[in-house]
Amino acid sequence: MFKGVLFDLDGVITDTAEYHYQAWKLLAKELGITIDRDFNESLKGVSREDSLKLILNHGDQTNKYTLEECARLAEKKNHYYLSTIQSIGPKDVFPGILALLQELKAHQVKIGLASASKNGPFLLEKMALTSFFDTVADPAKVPFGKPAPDIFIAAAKGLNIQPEECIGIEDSKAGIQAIIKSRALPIGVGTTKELGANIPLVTKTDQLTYDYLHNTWNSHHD
Ligand code: UVW
Ligand code: MG
Repeated sequence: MFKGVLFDLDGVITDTAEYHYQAWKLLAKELGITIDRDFNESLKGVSREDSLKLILNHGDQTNKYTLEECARLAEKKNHYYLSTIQSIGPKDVFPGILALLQELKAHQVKIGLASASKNGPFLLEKMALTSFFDTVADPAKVPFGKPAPDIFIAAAKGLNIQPEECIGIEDSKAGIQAIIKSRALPIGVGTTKELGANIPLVTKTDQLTYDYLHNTWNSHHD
């Protein structure tokens, strides 16, 4: 049986994926670059710094800015993003997530956060979810971001268990790849168009019940 669940935050626990998109769209517009929702799929789960690089590439501005200027642009995006997440609270937790966290606790399953966002701990506090998490992996301390497996490996380590003993839950392609490489069992939140047809998927977070996780785990470990 699985001993831990490693959660992505943006787009799995709450709808910050949308706020990230709006903040990037605003910054990109200032740089003369247009991004749409399709392109945004490639930013999901990707660190702030790497997202900026992808946007500059997308606008044929790959080497236009110095490292220092890039750092300032990334900070500006974070400023836009932070101004929209201040009012997030328990009401914004996606359907079924609080119930799942409670069920996992009741079954003594350990819970970790494996988010690329440096704002993860702030958001957990805002949503009153901090006490459920046995570990929050620090994205600033892992060598490589998603799709590398590092953040999921770090989260499993923070729980004192192996990634192979964990389920990872993600809404991004980069995140699913990271989970697979870590050797945890992935569950995707999204469509086959977004995440592929070869992994277990739910379209809505309220399908993420303990029973669903349990059955999914058993069907992959017989
Ligand atoms: C990501 O880049 C995913 O998050 P943040 O900008 O909140 O660190
Ligand atoms: Mg996500």
